[in-house]
Parts: sequence; C-alpha cells; structure tokens
Amino acid sequence: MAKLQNALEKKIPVWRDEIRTLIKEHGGKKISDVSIAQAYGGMRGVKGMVCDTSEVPPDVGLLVRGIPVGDLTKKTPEDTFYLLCTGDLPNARDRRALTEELNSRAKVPSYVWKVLEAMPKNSHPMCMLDTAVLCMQRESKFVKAYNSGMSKMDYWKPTLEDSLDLLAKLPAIAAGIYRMRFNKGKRISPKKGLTWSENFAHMLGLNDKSGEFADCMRLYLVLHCDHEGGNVSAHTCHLVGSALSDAYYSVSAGLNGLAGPLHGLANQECLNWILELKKKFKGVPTDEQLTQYAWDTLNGGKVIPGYGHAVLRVSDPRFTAFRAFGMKHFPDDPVMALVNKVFEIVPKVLTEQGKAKNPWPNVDAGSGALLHHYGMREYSYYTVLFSVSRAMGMLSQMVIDRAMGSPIERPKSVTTKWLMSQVK
Ligand code: CMX
Repeated sequence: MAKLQNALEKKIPVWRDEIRTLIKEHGGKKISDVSIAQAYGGMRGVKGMVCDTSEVPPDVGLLVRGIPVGDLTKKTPEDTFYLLCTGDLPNARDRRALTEELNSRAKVPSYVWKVLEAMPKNSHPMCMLDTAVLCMQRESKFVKAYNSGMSKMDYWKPTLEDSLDLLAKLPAIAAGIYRMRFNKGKRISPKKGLTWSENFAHMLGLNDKSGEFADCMRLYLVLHCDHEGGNVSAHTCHLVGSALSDAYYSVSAGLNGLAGPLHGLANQECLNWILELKKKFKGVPTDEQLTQYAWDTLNGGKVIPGYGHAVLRVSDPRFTAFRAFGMKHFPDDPVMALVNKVFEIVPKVLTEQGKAKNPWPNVDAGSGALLHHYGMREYSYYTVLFSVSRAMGMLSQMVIDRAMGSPIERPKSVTTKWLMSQVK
C-alpha cells in the first residue's frame, strides 16, 4: 500500500519515544493557568491539548508542520495531506501514489445517494454532507479491526484506511450534493488521471475551459486544510474520536461544528454581507457609506462576518493568499473590488468599536469572491468546500492521535457555586 503508510511506519515509533521521554522527564511542568474569565470565556488561550499537524501563532497565522501556509500556495491537497500526516512534503512519486490511492477508493456507495435523495429539497448542503459522511459509518475498517481484537499500537492503521476511504469519496459526494441540491443536472463521474482537486472541480461541472477554476479549487483545498487543534471542528472531531468512535462518526461531528455561522459558515455569511452591500449602494460604496453600513451591522447586534478571530491577531495569511489569487486573475471583478474596500474600512470600524480583539480579516473574508467570480453563486454551498478541505486536518489529527494512544478526553467542569467559594 501507500507510501504514506510506509512513511508513517517509520515516523511513529520516533514520535512515541519523544513523547514518552517528554512526559517521563517533564510531565509535571506547568504550561498554563486558568482564570475564572477563561472558564466562562470558551477556554480562550488555555493550553490544554496537543496538536502536531499545525499551529497558529497569533501574530503569524497558520503553519502546517512548521511551514507558513503562504509558502504552500503552489502545492496540491495531496502534498498537504501527506505533510499533515508525516511532517514532510512528498516527492513526486509519493504524491502520485497518494493520488492513485485516493482515485482507487473514490467510488461512493449507492445507498449514500439514496439517503441524500430522500432528504427534503431545501436541506442545507452542510446537513446533506454531514449526513452522507455519517451514513457511511458501516464502512469503517477501524470498527471491524477493533471488534476482531486489535492491539492499541495498531489503532492508527485502520484509522488511516478509514481516512483515505473517506477523503477519497468526499469530492464525489460534495460535487453530487452541489448538482442535486441546485438542479445542475446529473452527477458527473470522476475522470481517470486527474488529481483529487482536479477531479473535484471536474465533477462540480462549472464551465472551466482555461482550468483556472480547477486551480482555484486546488488553492482553496490547500488553504483550508487545518488550523491547529482547538477550533470547533477539529476539537469536536478529536473529542468524539477520543471515545474511539471511528473516523465517520468523528468527522461528521466535526463538520456539524464547522456548519455554525461563527465558524465555517462565515464564508457564506460574508459573501452575503458583501452582496447586500453591493445591492444597497449599486456598486462600490464610498468610504463613508461603507463605514455606516458596518456600524449598522454592529449596532444591530450582529458580527461582521469574515473579520475577527479567536486566536489570530493579524490579517489571516489565507485571506492574503486568496486576495492575491483574485488580484492576479481578475483584478477588475466588482466583488473583488468590494472585498478590497471592506478590507480598507472594516478593521478601522472594529478598532474604533474596541470590542473585537482582532479587527483583521480571517480566511472567510475573501474566499467567496473567488467562487462567485467562477460562477458558483450558491453561497449556502461554500462551507461544503471548506469541509472537503478541513477533513484533511481532522483526519490527519485523528491518525496521529491514534498512533500516540491519546486517551479519552475528559476535562473537569466546575460549578458557579464552587467558583464563588474559591473567591470568598
Ligand atoms: N464583528 C463584530 N463583533 C465582533 C467581531 C466581528 N467580526 N469579532 C469579534 N467581535 C466581538 C465578539 O462578538 C465579542 O463581543 P461580546 O463581548 O459582546 O461577546 C467581542 O468582540 C470579543 O470577541 P473576541 O474575543 O475578539 O472574539 P472571539 O474569540 O470571542 O470570537 C469569532 C472569534 C471568530 C467567533 C469572532 O471574531 C466573530 O464572530 N467573527 C465573525 C464570524 C467569523 O468570521 N467567523 C469565522 C472565523 C474563522 C473560522 O472559524 O472559519
């Protein structure tokens, strides 16, 4: 099988040793304190979990295995998944082997389509995607191996199998949902010889003679791949997986979190906000008009989607990469012009308001403009694209968790009464 598995076979014993020694020699060292405000405040800043696939230094943004995401903009999702899992970028042969591995597992079981077809026509595409992932749970190789009595040391192997199976099927499922949900006609079969993202772009069926949309999808899938361990989707997937629930249960759970407007749904909300702006001012507004529009949103008790972040304190490098792509390929696009204008004004408004700790754009501030440009105007679909990519992060984290023998997660909660007793 895959070169990826061979690479992991070599790395895992080394990582296990490193961690064993670290805990043995320094296990008692404190790395975080928790205040009452943090206990009520979504545990922001509490260092209480480990994730080795990626990290997000607040003043830098995403590093995938130490590599700034801005340096990965020419890479493919296969490169990215291999990097997330092993810590190394693959050579050409290993990348090709992973593409072939994914292509060979891409067939979606026919019952998935029946389940999706039975759903109400106005189901949210994210609900359809999560349902499709969950209903494939019976395919789990981890469950079969677990039930037949596998050693804990080997948990990661069938988890990698499940991960490759699931990743391989996601583009066809996501593209099928797009075509079914938005009346685009019959599903399109994958083509031989294409990469994971090329096939996804192909199966979506948008007009793409130049191949530019496929390149946009490649970038989209690379940039959204992972964002360390504490974000809602990654953390949910980790938590569910820590009960030894398989990859299908865990990823479906993680995606349910991604579907929230404060997380992955912000990309749909953000384009909506921008298009409303365009409609209201019949094009690009003046600085004064946009400032007022942003204040109206804030005064209406709503957040400005695409701005702010729980961890980041600079412009998100993923936003920068999307913006650079848009400015290179379609600098005169009217929605791109709005994204730029919003980028000029909104940080000033959020700074003046003084509530958001980070007034800068996050990944969701610009991605929708690219999809809109290439004719994908169904913005309730955008989080599905995010999901196909983020599955790489969730699954690679899960493989590593299994390999390192991560225990069931069970932090201690306390009552308000107990907290009050502590400050008396
Ligand atoms: N617009 C308006 N208010 C904002 C804001 C924004 N974009 N970002 C933060 N704030 C507000 C918060 O709602 C909070 O207000 P209250 O004190 O009234 O509750 C205050 O500023 C402090 O929040 P924070 O500590 O800066 O941010 P949090 O860590 O609590 O939340 C996030 C982070 C992303 C949920 C928030 O910035 C937000 O709601 N942004 C808009 C939605 C969005 O773009 N989400 C996508 C994030 C990326 C992703 O996960 O995909």
